[in-house]
Amino acid sequence: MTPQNCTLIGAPVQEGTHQPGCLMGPDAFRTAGLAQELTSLGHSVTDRGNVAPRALPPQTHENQAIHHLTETRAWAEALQEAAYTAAQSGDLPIFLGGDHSLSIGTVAGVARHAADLDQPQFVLWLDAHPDMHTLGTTSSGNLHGTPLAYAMGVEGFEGHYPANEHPVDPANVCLIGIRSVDPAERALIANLPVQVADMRGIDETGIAAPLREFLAKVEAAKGRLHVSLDVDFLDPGIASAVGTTVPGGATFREAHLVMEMLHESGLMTSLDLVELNPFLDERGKTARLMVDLCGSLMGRRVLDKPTRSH
Ligand code: HAR
Ligand code: MN
Ligand code: MN
Ligand code: MN
Repeated sequence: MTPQNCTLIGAPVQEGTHQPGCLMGPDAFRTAGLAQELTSLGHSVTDRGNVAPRALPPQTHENQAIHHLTETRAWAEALQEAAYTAAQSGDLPIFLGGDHSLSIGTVAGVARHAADLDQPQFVLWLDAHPDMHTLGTTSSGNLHGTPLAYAMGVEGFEGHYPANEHPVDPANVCLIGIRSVDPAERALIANLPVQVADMRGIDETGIAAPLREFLAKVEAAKGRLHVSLDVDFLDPGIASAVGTTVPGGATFREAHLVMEMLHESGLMTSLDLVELNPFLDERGKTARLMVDLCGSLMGRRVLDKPTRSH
């Protein structure tokens, strides 16, 4: 296993959701021993502390449901810059959320670096939700429901979110774990060449097949891979510390298998850990599970050789 230099970047964002608590996410990951887990696997870790957004002049949108638009834009600007800088260093940036609106900034930031390198950016979205609303279509007004649409350059953010200079090609996006989709998202998915493995399909094929297919695309294109891991990808029975639980999520072993396969691929170049709400946790159980999954993602394995080769 190649040791990596991991950079932890805290993004205590909670403005993208209606329920407070994600603010405590970065410190919960630290308390649950993320850095120690990575170090024990032979990696080096630098914790850059938390990003702080600037104060921006108030902004409004005609969709009255939307809340915290100004703060969300401020986070997006700050995180895009932080992500770009971290990616340029050649280290592995790990963004500690914070709600999923943080990915408005992180994906655009790493994609900018991929464009500098003239490599295609790929995104793996591990989530119960597609997070593919625009400012026009969200009816909850919770902007953590928008980052993937923005990342792919879908229209509907102009003048509100930062201009997206390097949108990710929807053909380079894969969603796994999906089981809660709103009508507008359903329509968008139908019209875009994204790869979607919903839980219905996963029940039938297993979780490895769609991931293997996607990783082969990333490898063939010599792409860079951003992984965005939402706690609600996991079944609420094993991960309850999240505001938007949806039954029927990835099991403990399905989640570890995804992490193990990602590690074996050697393709991941950046990572978001999002939606952990420590206020809803039971004695740190979900935070610890997320750290445990990061262990598999970064090289912990049952035996010293890969169990199966692709
Ligand atoms: N689609 C719903 C909405 O827009 C729920 C979005 C929930 N998003 C997250 N992140 N928790 O995946 O309100
Ligand atoms: Mn507008
Ligand atoms: Mn999400
Ligand atoms: Mn989700």
